[in-house]
Amino acid sequence: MVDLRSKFTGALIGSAVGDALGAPVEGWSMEMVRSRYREGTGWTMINGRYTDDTELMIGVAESLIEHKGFNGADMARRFIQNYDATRGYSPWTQETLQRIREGVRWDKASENLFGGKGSYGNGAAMRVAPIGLLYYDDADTLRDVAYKSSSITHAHELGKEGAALQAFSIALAVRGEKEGMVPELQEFARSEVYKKKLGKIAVLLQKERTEREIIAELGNGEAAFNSVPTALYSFLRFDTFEASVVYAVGLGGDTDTIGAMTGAIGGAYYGEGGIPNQWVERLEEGARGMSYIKRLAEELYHLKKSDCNFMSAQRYTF
Ligand code: F2R
Ligand code: MG
Ligand code: MG
Repeated sequence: MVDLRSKFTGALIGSAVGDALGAPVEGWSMEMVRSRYREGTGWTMINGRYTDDTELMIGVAESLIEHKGFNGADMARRFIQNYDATRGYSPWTQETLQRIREGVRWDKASENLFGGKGSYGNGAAMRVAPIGLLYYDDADTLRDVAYKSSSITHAHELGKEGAALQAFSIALAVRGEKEGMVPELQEFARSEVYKKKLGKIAVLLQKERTEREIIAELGNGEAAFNSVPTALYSFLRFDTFEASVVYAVGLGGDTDTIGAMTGAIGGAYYGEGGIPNQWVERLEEGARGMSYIKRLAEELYHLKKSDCNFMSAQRYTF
């Protein structure tokens, strides 16, 4: 039995670990990733440095903790305050944060991207773990907060829904619901795009598949619908955190992000103790490194424990 506190720390540390493992090989093909790491498990983390995925996740956690729930203006402000140009942000997210810095409202700045449709990139899903933890027992609020937090940078419905599905996968992992995860997510999903991908996951899990089949059916790219389902599949296919994350990164493509999302679900399910020690120890330290991320997870846990009544009455502010 994995305790709740360990699931909270496991999700945030697991996300950072997946990000750091995938970061040096982001954008590489499956073959190139394997030649840099190795076949099978037992990977040595190259340098432990995390990217935009974790930096934004830290901003989400900090804001939820400070406001005991969602506050859009504050979350956007933290994204801007924490921003480090060397962490590999997409140009569109950089532009959106710049617009907010210049005074555009936090929920308006991302609307004009991609011809007014907004982004369906995975940038909102990759940072959503703290929301999956804080609202793991309240699917409606989880969806609502995942959507609102996404809209800071990702206005497209499929970008927001990807974030909500990733958050709900983490919530189900916290609850220990691995077997029933796909049907629960199918019920939770709204768009045909995600319903179809979830149906494919159920079929793909029925027998051994090659990596090429998985990439062809689920994707390994930057669109939320080509990476959120892949992370979920990577988690469901294996019985350990290590095997899932090595598989996810080993698919190539958006390796840091698919690694981070797989690591968040796996960490929420297996707890911090399920993450290989040598990876946790190799994660970067410093002002916002491993110990700080762990502290944020513990604060989220205490908020969940102590403020349950307050949160269900208050929910969020704007
Ligand atoms: N930016 C990167 N990696 C690039 C190189 C990093 C390098 N290693 C370095 O250190 O410099 N990674 C990070 O960005 C991804 C998250 O992306 P986000 O924030 O969602 O970006 P964006 O631009 O909004 O969307 C990603 C792409 O999806 C397509 N797309 C999105 N919406 C679309 C729409 N409505 N219509 C058509 N296409 C759409 C575009 O191709 C976008 O560029 C993560 O991987 C993170 O790690
Ligand atoms: Mg990244
Ligand atoms: Mg990435």
